[in-house]
Amino acid sequence: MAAMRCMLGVRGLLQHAFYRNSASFAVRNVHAGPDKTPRQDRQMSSQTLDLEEDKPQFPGSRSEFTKKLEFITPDVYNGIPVYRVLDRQGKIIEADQDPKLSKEAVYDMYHKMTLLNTMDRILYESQRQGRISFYMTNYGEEATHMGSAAALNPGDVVFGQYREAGVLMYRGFTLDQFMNQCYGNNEDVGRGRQMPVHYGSKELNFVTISSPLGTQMPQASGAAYALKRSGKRLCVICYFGDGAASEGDAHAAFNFAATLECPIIFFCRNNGYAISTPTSEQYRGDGIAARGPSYGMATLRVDGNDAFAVYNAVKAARELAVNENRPVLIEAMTYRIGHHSTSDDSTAYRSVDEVNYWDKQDHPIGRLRHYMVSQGWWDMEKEKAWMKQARNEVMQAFQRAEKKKKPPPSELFCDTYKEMPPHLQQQREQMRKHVAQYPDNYPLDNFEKDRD
Ligand SMILES: Cc1ncc(C[n+]2csc(CCOP(=O)(O)OP(=O)(O)O)c2C)c(N)n1
Repeated sequence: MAAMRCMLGVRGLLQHAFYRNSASFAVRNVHAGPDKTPRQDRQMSSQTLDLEEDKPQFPGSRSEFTKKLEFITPDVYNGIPVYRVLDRQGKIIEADQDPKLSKEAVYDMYHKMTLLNTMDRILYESQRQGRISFYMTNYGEEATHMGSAAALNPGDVVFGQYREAGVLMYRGFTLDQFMNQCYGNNEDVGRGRQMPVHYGSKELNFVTISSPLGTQMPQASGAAYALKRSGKRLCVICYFGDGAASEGDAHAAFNFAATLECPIIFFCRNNGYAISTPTSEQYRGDGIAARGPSYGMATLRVDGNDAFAVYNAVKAARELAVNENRPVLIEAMTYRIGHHSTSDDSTAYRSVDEVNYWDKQDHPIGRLRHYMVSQGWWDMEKEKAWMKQARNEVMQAFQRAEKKKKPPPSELFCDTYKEMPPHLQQQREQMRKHVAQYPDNYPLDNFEKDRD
């Protein structure tokens, strides 16, 4: 029976090939002219058959035949260019690319970029002192956050990796909310269950961050598909690093988004490193941008230290995504100035000079400040006053968060499922009894009391 099915299968294939050949023969006959016999035609056509006229019929690609055996090598073209609006001195390079943002809008961006930087410094130090368990700074990537967030609609849904705190800040996540999460205190909406910097906000359409790299990417494609079906004219933006782009999930996300025509912006922060792995060990192609066209995605590479270029890029990408239901890939070139996290010492794998270059000569905050000064909107006095105010605001939120108690320990068992199943209720009771029996062995004063 199996052999029979197999033979039928082969016969079907042969028949298919025959019909396709006779169809293309008929097409060639037209070129051969009406006064020839079919036999002559066949001979003629095999003699004069021109590859240029013979179009491939394969369903899997759109291309021409070629007579040359030529491999496509990655160096056939120069790298995809980096789109820029501001030069390093904060001057607009081409007037027609100026996004012409109002003074208030630019101030808002600058205000939040510097506030994020101040918060990073204080929380980094607080981790060094053991006051919080972990932290990740955003140094050098502030323009990728604020430039992109400013170009979105507040209803657009954000999926992040873990180094996009600025997007949340731009949307209105308060310093208290950042601190509450890092301290895992009773006012953390995540109930202290995740490591610091794993923020999330339903109100601000920012999906809660999780540690496993790349998992947010296919989820983001799915959310974009749902948004398309809802007809809301909103899109998803999905942030990820150059390292995360090597995960299998990145492939799934790109391909689903392209084939299912999802309104999504894939925003890669290419900061040169994935912990200690430099990009030269991460990939050998032309960065992440070069992968976009191969998935059928509109793609742009942008200077991630240029807030205006990032803003323009995301604004245009959003229009494509929402108006045409297309995924768009943006690769923002930047540099991770800080250590990967508080568990990392990056001097073990890169030079201090390299870091200093980006910190001192090509910093996104410095570039936007130059622009504001050149417009007469900013000066040293304003800078000093604002830095003092920013520091005070952060320190006050920090002190408030530190004083708050942690959630009741029994909450550990909640939300594993929507309803708590009997076996978890039993475990919770066991824990309560155990803690009641050995109260001196646990830091109970730091926790709220059980509610029930
Ligand atoms: C699936 C998975 N593998 C490995 C890790 C460990 N890990 C955490 S961050 C990181 C590097 C990611 O680098 P990149 O995506 O470039 O982002 P960046 O930290 O530079 O912002 C790795 C390997 C992880 N969290 N999840």
